[in-house]
Amino acid sequence: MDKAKKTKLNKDLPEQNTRRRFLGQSALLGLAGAGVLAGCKEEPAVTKASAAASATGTAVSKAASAPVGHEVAPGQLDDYYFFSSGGHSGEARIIGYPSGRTLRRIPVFNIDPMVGWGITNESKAIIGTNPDGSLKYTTGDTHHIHGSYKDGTYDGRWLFVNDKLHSRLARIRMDTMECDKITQLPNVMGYHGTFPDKCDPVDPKINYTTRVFCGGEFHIPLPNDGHDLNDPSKWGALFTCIDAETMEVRWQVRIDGNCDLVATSYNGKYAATNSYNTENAADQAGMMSAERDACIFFDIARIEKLVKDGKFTHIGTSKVPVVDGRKAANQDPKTAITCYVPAGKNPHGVNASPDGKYFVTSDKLSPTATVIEIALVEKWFNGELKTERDAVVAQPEIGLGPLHTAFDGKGNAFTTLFLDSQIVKWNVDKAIAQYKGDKSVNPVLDKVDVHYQPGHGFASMGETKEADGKYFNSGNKFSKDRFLPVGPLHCETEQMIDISGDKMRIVSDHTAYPEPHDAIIMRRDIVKTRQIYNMDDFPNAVKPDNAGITRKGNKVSVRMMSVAPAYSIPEIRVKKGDEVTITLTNHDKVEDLTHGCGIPYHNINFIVNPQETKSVTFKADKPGVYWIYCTHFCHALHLEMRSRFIVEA
Ligand code: RUQ
Ligand code: CUA
Ligand code: CA
Repeated sequence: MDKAKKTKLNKDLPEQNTRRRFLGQSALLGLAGAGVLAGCKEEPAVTKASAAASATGTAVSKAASAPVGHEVAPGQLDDYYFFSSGGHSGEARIIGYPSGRTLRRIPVFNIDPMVGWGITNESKAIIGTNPDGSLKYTTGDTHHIHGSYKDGTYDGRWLFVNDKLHSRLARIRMDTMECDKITQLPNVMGYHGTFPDKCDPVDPKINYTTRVFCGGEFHIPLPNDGHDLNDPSKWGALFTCIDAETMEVRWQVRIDGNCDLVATSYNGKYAATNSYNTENAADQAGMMSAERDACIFFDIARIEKLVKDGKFTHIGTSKVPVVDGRKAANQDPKTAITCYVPAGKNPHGVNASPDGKYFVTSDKLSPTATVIEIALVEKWFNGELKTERDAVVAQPEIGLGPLHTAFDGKGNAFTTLFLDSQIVKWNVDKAIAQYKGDKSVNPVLDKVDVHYQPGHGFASMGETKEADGKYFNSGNKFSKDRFLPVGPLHCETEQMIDISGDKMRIVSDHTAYPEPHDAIIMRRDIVKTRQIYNMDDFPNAVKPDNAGITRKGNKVSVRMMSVAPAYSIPEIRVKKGDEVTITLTNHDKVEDLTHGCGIPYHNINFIVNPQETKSVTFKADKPGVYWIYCTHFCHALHLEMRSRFIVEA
């Protein structure tokens, strides 16, 4: 046992450039021919990928010229990716749109035994561990997911998603659709809204996302270390900026009131958050006592100048610079870093219009949306506008319980009405004309019932300057009678609405496992994923010359490879009490050929995709024989793909 035992990959295994050809050459010819492995790919992986890419291009241009069709026939690809948060499941999700077919779940703040998220050493390091190696948190609550931008539209590089529960921001790399970083926000509780910037505030050449802004919702003692427990008047909330590239916290702003959702301007100069608790109250009645609340604008360049000039403090043990954005410290607009624009009562969402001109808050407890012109906010910051309220250019009455607003890129806005259970379509220019005094215009163009009680609403490409006005998705919080009953827990409804015509038209209901909040609908040509990993991206990749079993004291390292239908080590022997690390590299190069690794009674379960490496570390404390087996159907001999794990007493 002490000497290294090297095991060569089985030389009999044929070269595998396709799964079908491999099966054709394997021992069980008949099974392959009988189509046992449905979905086998004919073409070599590389050709397949480029073929798919060009097919994508063709189909998208076709879809652009044809009227909006909603059916996606078997074998046809969707026109859009729908990236959704998963609420208290702690995950993110990918859905094909308009079909509504679930394509993938992306575990982020949760544990997922299918892929091994929260089980492998690599994923644990991303999620964050305690000194004993256990996960710091195993729960999360994702609400808002947004893509990185370039030139005012998605660049297909990253998705960012928040965890409201433990105040963390996660980044998902879009080439593999996996979370690669998670950052904990200091001195914040209930981190809710999140939005990437679209451009640098000073350098127009940096016309892509380099910052992510995060809104802290709950007031807490600062620092929250046991002091000021009984004096809520001393509690506060912070607005946070995270570096998109390094995922480090850049700075925070102490504000009056709280943050909720976040939006960013197309010119990079401003971020904004709606504030429903401008009262700084610690109870519900208090949070609803003011007739108006606010939308708080942040001047990013000025904040970063303060930080650069050292005009900041620290809170508690955190090293993050905190600047003062409270009203008292920002009396002079010309030096202010924050502008508190009065909005309706307890506003919920804040959304930027695709023409770059307006921010719209949906005023939950008033029947209105508040339209704020960004050029006027800029005037205020230049000392050229009398009051903050003068930046409001419209406040149309749209219905009861407005929560979120989306845009079609043609000057129309679509707001979810939670209490009315409706979506209202209204015209921004008409709302502005009405606000100016033209009594003859009615900005409300159409209303449609949804089923039931919509929360988030978002349109295809609606949060980019390429908003295309095809689909609006109503994320409904209740589904009651819309689907077969499945017990007391109901799923939620994603209702797809065709907004290409004058009248909105509901075209389908999709189910959603609770509970998605926000999502984005992204054109498929923007998304470029890889189908196979690059083995060299994994520093711990197992190759024939470093494979085998080695021991150092009671630490045993098992370096193993998988090639369908076998692991490279048929028998692994350890002693009771050993700490075992299994590193597994999948040497299959065939698209879609994933292997799994389950170890009975050891709580280990994970997969390795083609050319991927993962590792797990655990204690072997129960003498006996344990069959390590492949959990992911990979081959006609999938059931036989096993290795004996023997723990000696
Ligand atoms: S919230 S239903 Cu978490 Cu986005 Cu508005
Ligand atoms: Cu390898 Cu199933
Ligand atoms: Ca309020």
